[in-house]
Amino acid sequence: MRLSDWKRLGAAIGGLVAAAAATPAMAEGMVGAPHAWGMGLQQAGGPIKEAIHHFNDLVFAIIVVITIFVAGLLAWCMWRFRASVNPVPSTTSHHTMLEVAWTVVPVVILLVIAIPSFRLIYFEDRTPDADITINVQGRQWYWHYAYPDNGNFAFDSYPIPEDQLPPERRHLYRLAVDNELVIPIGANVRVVTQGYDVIHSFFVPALGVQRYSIPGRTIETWMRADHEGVFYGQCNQICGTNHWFMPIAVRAVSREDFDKWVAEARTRFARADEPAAPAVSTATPAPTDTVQIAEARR
Ligand SMILES: [Cu+2]
Repeated sequence: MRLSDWKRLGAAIGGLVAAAAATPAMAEGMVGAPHAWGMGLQQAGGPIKEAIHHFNDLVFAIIVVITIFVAGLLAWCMWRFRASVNPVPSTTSHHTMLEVAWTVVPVVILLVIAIPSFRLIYFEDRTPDADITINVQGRQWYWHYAYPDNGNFAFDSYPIPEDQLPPERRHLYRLAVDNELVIPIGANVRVVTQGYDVIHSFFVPALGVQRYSIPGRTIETWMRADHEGVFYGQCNQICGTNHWFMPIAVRAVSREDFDKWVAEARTRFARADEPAAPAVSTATPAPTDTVQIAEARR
């Protein structure tokens, strides 16, 4: 094949992959969730994940070039210096230029990775201009969310048992939750995590957010969704028997829908400064079916 044929083939495969990735996203706004045979990172739901994609692309390109170079060099050396054509081995012990090169080139490569890496870390760290703040607390074993800017209501979020999910949402078992974390699109959402019992971690891949929730500490991060949709995540710090019981669903909606939801949520949920619900005992056995899930929720 000529180069142009390869390019056309590449474009065709790229188009197919994009179409396959986009189809579920069209159905009900964007859906940020893992899917079978997913190979890459989840689609970006906001600017942080976009920045992660860019950094991932850069590092991946560097890895590919280095791998091809090292593998090629190895193959060439095995061929060129094989014993049958080199009865007398070389006695070279130094080559100043070579040694300078294999020291300086890796340093340059590491700098090329380090600079955007630190920029990304600081970009993810916190937002200078938050539009809204949400408090996130990991508890054994559910998430507790509070909206201090919107009447300080708070609520708990539990997974939906498998048999209560309609067939078309069955694949979202262990991701779908009863009370979703709702955010307005385009808003910089300051996320403040706090601990309660043990260390948990608030992790939503499509929004590029991941922060520990640690007892005795208050940690800040942020997220922003630029598209309407639901972005799923999970606690990703092993936190005990029911660690799997802590999925996260962030629903990004228009500002009007968010205001409507807040008005309704303020009447439906308790205020955050009311006494907290008692933590589930760590002695509770792991729920293995939906009956036990229902029991664990009481
Ligand atoms: Cu956990």
